[in-house]
Parts: sequence; C-alpha cells; structure tokens
Amino acid sequence: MLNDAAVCTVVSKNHLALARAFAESFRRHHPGVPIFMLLADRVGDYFSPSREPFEVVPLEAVGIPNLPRFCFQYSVFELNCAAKPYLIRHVMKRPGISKVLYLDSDVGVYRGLDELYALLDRHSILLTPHFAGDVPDDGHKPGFPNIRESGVYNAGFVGVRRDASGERFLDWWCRRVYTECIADPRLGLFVDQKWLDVVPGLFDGVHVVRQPGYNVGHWSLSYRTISPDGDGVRVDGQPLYFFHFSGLDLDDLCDQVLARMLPDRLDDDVAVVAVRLHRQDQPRPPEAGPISIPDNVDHEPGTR
Ligand SMILES: [Mn+2]
Repeated sequence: MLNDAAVCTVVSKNHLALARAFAESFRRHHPGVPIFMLLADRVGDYFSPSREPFEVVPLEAVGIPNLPRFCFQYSVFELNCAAKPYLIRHVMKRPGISKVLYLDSDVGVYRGLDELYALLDRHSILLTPHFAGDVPDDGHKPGFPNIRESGVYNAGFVGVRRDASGERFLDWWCRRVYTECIADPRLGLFVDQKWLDVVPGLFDGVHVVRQPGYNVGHWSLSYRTISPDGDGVRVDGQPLYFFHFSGLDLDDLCDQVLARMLPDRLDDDVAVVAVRLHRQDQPRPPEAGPISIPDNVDHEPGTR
C-alpha cells in the first residue's frame, strides 16, 4: 500500500520541461502518489502551477534560513542540489506521508517503484551506488578516479522513511549543504552528492540498492548489460525501473537533434521539432513555418 508515499524533485525554470516529463512518467505507474516539485526559482508569469502534473513547492516554504544569502552563494546547479534535502524534509512533514523518494528531474520512470517503497518498510535510507560492479581501468569515463571526486552514491535518487534515523540524516544533510554544496573537487566537494559517501557510516538503517534496474545512468553502462525487451530494455536481464539521463543537457540535445536533421531535410518542419522539445514554448508560435524557426527559439546562426 502506498497511501503514505510521496515523490519529489527540484528544478529551476530552465528544467521545467524535464520535471513535467519526469512527473508524467512517474504518474503513469503511481497515479495516486503525490508529486512535489520544488521550484528553485520564481514562478513569475512563466507558467501556471495549478496546471502542472505536480504540486509546486516554493523555495520560501521549505525552512531554509536566510534564503537570500543561501541563494546568492550558489550557481543554479548548486542551488538545485542544496535545496534537495530541505524539500525531502518538508515533504516528510506533510500529514500522512512517511515514505519519500527523491528523483532528479532528468529521470524517466518505466515501471512502478513499489519495491523501493517496500524497502522503506525495513530501512530508513536508500542509496544507489554509481558502481555496483567492477569497472575496468581503461581510461574511459566514468572510472574510479571520477567517482572518487564526485561521490560513491548518486544523489539523483534517495529514499527516506520518517523515523529517527531518517530525520537525523535529513537534518544533517541540510546542515552540510547550507554552506558546502559546492562543485569543486579541489575542496573534496561535489554538491550534495559527495556528502552521501559518509552516510552509511553515520546513520542506522541505510540500505544500498544494488538491483540492476534502478538509477541506471551512463555510469552503469561499463558493468551492466543493456538488452532490448519489446518496446523497452532490460538491464542485466532484469526490468528497467528508472533511467537517469544524467549529463545530457536539454539545450545541447535540441541543438544536436536540429543539426542532424537540417542538412539534407530542409523541408522538415524544424520549428515543430524545436517547439516540441522546448515544451515550455507552447503554444506553437504562429510564425513557425515549414522551413523557418521562430526568432525566440535558440538556434545556430546560419541555420534558418
Ligand atoms: Mn540528474
């Protein structure tokens, strides 16, 4: 039963489209589980929170002391990471909620996550390691040197239960990221993620999820076998539950898609492609034509 379960994510407006796609992929499998999205940004007149597939939680609502200072010290990426433990703690305090999964907005959910919620019947904290198998020292990234810098566990997924250990963990994580959510390997810091290295040593009830189908990302590909399975894929012969499209920048992706389409197929409606990928640009601009990209859609000079 998932009547005490929730899921949450954090984005700024530049990743709103990712949050929508993530929320829709999650809701397909868990229509009754509430989805919370912390907006590390201001809504302005950019979108209507009431029309989104999630409840928008303002940054002001999650109990961050001296919020202007907190925001000012960080880049957008660092701020999104630093706000994460505050959001999880906030959601955990909502009446009736005692199991919270945090998932990055660049995650696609392909099956129900009931097994993860069930693990929170027995454990307080769930973490997924980047490397759940040995990887060769072949110089390819990511290898152990990269993981030593960025962190043993991937912070794109965390599960927490509302109990003494879960609450202690969140209080501690909030304290750490209040001033030290910095992406700087020279300081031994990589945003909120590097802090997770010490969590199994510090807190009771930590469970490392090593099943192949959870939080599969580019770091998994050197030691997992991905194979086709009907419309989907299997990971080491097991079902894929969620994939983390980490490291893929939406704007770069759009540019690459457009660049690939443009050369020999100029009659394609590239404007439609751009607008479809940048969903926040809906409705489709009236000037979008068969071979013209509206001025307000970013594109390489020289293309139309
Ligand atoms: Mn991510």
